[in-house]
Amino acid sequence: MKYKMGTISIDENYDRCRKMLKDSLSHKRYMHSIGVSDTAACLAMRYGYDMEKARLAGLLHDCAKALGTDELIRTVREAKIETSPIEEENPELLHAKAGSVIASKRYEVDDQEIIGAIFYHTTGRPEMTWLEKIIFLADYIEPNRVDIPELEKIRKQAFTEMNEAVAMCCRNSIEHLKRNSRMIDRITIDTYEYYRENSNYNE
Ligand code: DGI
Ligand code: FE
Ligand code: FE
Repeated sequence: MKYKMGTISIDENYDRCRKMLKDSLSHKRYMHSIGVSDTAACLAMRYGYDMEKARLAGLLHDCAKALGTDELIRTVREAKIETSPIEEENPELLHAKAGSVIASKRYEVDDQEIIGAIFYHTTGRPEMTWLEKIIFLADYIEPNRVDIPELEKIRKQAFTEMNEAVAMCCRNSIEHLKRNSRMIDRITIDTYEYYRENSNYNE
C-alpha cells in the first residue's frame, strides 16, 4: 500500500534519499546500500513486516560510512550519544551510531524504529526488533557480498529461521575479527550468545 509522508509520497521520499546518498558514498558502497535495501524488502515480505520501512532503513544503514574518524566521533558526541573506549579505538564501529544521527538530521527520517535499526546494524544486540534483525541480516547477505564462509547457507537460513541466521552471522564476524586480531565489542559477543541460545544453532 502506498501512502503519503507529509506532502510527498513514500516513493518520492525514497528517491529523494537515494539521490542524496548517491552523492555521499563511493559507487561500491552505494551499490551495497541498494542491495541491502532490496534484500531488506524481501525479508520484510517473507516475515510480514512493513516493506517500505525496511527498504528505507536498508538504503540508509551505511549513510555515515564515508565520514572520517574525527567526524564520526564528533557527530556521535554532538548528539549526546555515549561512545565506549573500544569504539574510539575502532572507529569503524561508530558509523552505525553516526548513521542514525545523520539519517535523522540530514535525511529527515523521523521513524524511531528505522533509526534504531541503523544504530545497531553493525553489532546487533540481544532482543533485536524485527526491523533490526532484517537490516542486520540484509547487510550480511545482500547480492553484492562475496567471500563470506557459508554465505549460501546463511542466505537460505535468513529466509527460513531468522534467529539461527543471526547466530551464524555473529559467529562468522567474531571468527573474522579474531583472525585479524581485532578487538571485539562486548555487544557483538552478547548478540552471538543470545541468538545461539534462542535458536536451534548449536555451534
Ligand atoms: O558497514 P558494512 O561493511 O556494510 O558492515 P558492518 O556495518 O557490519 O561493519 C563491518 C565492520 O565493523 C567491519 O570492519 C568489522 C567491524 N566490526 C563489527 N563488529 C566489531 C567490529 N570491529 C571491531 N573492532 N569489533 C567488533 O566487535
Ligand atoms: Fe555498516
Ligand atoms: Fe552495510
